[in-house]
Amino acid sequence: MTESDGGAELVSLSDDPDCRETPLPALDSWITPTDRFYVRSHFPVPEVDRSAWRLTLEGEVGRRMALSYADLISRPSTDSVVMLECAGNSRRHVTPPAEGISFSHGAVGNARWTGVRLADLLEEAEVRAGAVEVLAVGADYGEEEEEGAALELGYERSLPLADALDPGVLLAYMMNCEPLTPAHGAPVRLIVPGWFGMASVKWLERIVVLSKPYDGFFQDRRYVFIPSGASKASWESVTKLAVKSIITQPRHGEVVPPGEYVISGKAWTGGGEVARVEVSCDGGDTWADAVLVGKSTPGAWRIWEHRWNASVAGHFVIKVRATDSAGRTQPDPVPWNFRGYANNGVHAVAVEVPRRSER
Ligand SMILES: Nc1nc2c(c(=O)[nH]1)N[C@H]1C(S)=C(S)[C@@H](COP(=O)(O)O)O[C@H]1N2
Ligand SMILES: [Mo]
Repeated sequence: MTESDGGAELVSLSDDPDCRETPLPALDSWITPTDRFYVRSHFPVPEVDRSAWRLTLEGEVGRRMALSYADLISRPSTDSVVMLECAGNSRRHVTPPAEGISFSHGAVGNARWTGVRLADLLEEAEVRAGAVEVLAVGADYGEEEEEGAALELGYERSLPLADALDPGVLLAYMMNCEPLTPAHGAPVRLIVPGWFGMASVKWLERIVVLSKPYDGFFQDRRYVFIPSGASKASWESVTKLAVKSIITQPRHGEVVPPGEYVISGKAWTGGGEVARVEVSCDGGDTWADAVLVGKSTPGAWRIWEHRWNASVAGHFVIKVRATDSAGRTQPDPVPWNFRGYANNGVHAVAVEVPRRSER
């Protein structure tokens, strides 16, 4: 069984395209192992032969480039821990219901990526004055529906030039110290820290520097916020991650042993760093500060913990909310949009604490 078939720990939401998420209790480590890392693809996995693969850099550049895999991996590499969250994560919990793959909270993960800085390649290619965006084109393609008609298209998205030049943006060829797997974009994908997952184009084949803003299906028809009744002119793009937190322990419905119990989870933001995580064990009436574990790593998620003295038997709702250094806090309730993107509503789990048994 190859990884792209496998990941016994993942829950499948769709076979074609391949969409799988991680059950929250399996997100128990800082680094998410590759076989537990969610998958979100729009089309079948393209067959890319690594030895024949070329990455072209074209458009508004002084030097057009075509790199082989060997060329790419012979360049200076960078290694960083970056989380990805699908913009459709937590869509299942949007009310009223939203359109799209019904992810619960597990379309998120944190991995170590090794690759070459996009900024370095753009510098070598001599980006011309007047360039405004950088388009990343994947090798995958297939059908999508628009206003009832079928469209044949590939997966491609652009970044504003300034974001493409961010030193954190990688052309990654390794995930968790192993070559990328087919499901995660082999042989080479983009990793864009701080943005929702759709920006991290898999199966990368072409980079095109543009003198005009790009418009395309996955840029202005998908991954846009559409409030009820909004006209197309007012749709806004989904870009950077929202501030968000999840409880990975206990799971919803767990019977928690009486006594001291460590509640824990992850928190992240696309705006600065996680500044504060608060936990409520009484359904939101009172809140206490959780402990942020380890150091803050830009682009990665942060583990948080809270010691709860579960001394009273009963049924309890545990909630978590994060605040970032930009002063943003998770909204409650969350504003609705048609495709349920970027749902960062407060995560809650209900647990039962039984009476202490006689020894
Ligand atoms: N070429 C290509 N890149 C893609 C996609 C895709 O369908 N095709 N899906 C995007 C979306 S929506 C997300 S959330 C991430 C998921 O990355 P993963 O499958 O490695 O978790 O890849 C992004 N890159
Ligand atoms: Mo996504």
